[in-house]
Amino acid sequence: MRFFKAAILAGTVAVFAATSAFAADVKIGFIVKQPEEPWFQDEWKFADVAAKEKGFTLVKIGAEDGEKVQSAIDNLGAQGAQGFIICTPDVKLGPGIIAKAAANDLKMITVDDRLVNADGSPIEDVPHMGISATKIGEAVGQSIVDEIKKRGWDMKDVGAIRVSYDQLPTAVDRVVGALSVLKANGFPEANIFDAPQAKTDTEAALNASTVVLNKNAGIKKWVAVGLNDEAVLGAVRATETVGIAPDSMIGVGIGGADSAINEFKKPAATGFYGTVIISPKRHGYETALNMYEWVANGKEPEKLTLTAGQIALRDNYEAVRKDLGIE
Ligand code: FCA
Repeated sequence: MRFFKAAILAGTVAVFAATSAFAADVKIGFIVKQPEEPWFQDEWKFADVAAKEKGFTLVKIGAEDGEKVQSAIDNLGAQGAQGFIICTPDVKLGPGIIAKAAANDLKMITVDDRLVNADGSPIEDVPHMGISATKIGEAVGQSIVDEIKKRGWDMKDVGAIRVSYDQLPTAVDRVVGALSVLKANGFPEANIFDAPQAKTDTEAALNASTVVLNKNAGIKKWVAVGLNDEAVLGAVRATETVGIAPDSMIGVGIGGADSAINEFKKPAATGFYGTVIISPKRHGYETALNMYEWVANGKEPEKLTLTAGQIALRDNYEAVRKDLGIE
């Protein structure tokens, strides 16, 4: 009799589970490496829009290291999620993340930072949405070159801070793209200085850039590139600390979220001259929607989508944001 009761109970649960899978029971995780960074908050914001529109549950998780990624995925599995989107804190975790997702029977899409194999090659069978890193870097470089010319600077008197984070392929592509345009326009290679940041945030970039500025105190005009707005803001803050005037610095970032906007909103211009605005709407809304379509309708996303960016300065960033639909 006891067995009979249990069987009925189990049967009820099974029927409930089968029907609810077709209804509003889709649960999707969105894991990001740096939840405090405005770019990732914007991605979450737009993913929420997709969740509301389609009626699924979005579980937002910050995971700053490998251990947190592992427990986040287990957690999603235990909660009965069907898939997740992830920007990993370390692309080398790739094979481990894939194994964890499989063990929890979760579908996975990567965003921003593409997972790599043990040999450093990109993992191509996990659907990924990233930015067109080289092209966007080139847009950074072009806007710096244009402004150097406009200010009438002689390139041999100018230093370039390369805020670098070389363990991340998209970061390398971005700065290499920017510096290639500088060099093609006659910027001397010897005037480019590497400032390796320990983490992809403003503080780490400030520390790395300060070292470069102190070592090259004879150079009074500077430009800076990096993987995102935070990196370039770090270089800008460093120039301020060592007493370089805002009009002797041209920093151009990548992102266009609050880190950049807050800088543009300051009453006087700083050395943060511009940013290439990329789209958290595409990276947040679209990836979440793609995952929903995959889970609910079996429609697999494209393996690789690379999104574009648009240069914006202090006086036109609002129009550019409007144009990109990310006000
Ligand atoms: C990387 C960077 C972020 C953002 C994103 C598109 O993850 O760390 O700041 O630029 O790519």
